[in-house]
Amino acid sequence: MAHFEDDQQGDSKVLTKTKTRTRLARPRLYKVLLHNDDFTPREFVVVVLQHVFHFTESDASRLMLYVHKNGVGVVGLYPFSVAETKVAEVGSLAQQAEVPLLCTIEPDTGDGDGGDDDSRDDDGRHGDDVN
Ligand code: TYC
Repeated sequence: MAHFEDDQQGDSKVLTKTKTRTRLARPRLYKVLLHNDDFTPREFVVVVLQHVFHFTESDASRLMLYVHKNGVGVVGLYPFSVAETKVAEVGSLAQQAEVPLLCTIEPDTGDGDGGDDDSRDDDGRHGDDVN
């Protein structure tokens, strides 16, 4: 915004300009993790992956087998509200089917290895975070 001022004699002008720059923070992303168990039928997991996460049948089968073998796997990366909704959908389908299928959320660290991140605080967030 421009602002003009006259000096005491009224013969010179000072222009001051204030610029406001708004930087949008990149939305924080959350990993949705699917956990293995010994009771949920494989076909049920495949159907859940297709319906809730929109995987094709072959990708869903591959992912189900990955989780079956490794114990846990990332099935999606979303903003918090979407991740939370997916977890609730899986929980609700599991409850209806009376299976213990577990789906959880964890903040994405961007390291891509799916492992534990030591730079995070105990609350699962980075120390310099403000939200
Ligand atoms: N381990 C289950 C079985 O052998 C299948 C399964 C896979 C369950 C992935 C959960 O997230 C899961 N029936």
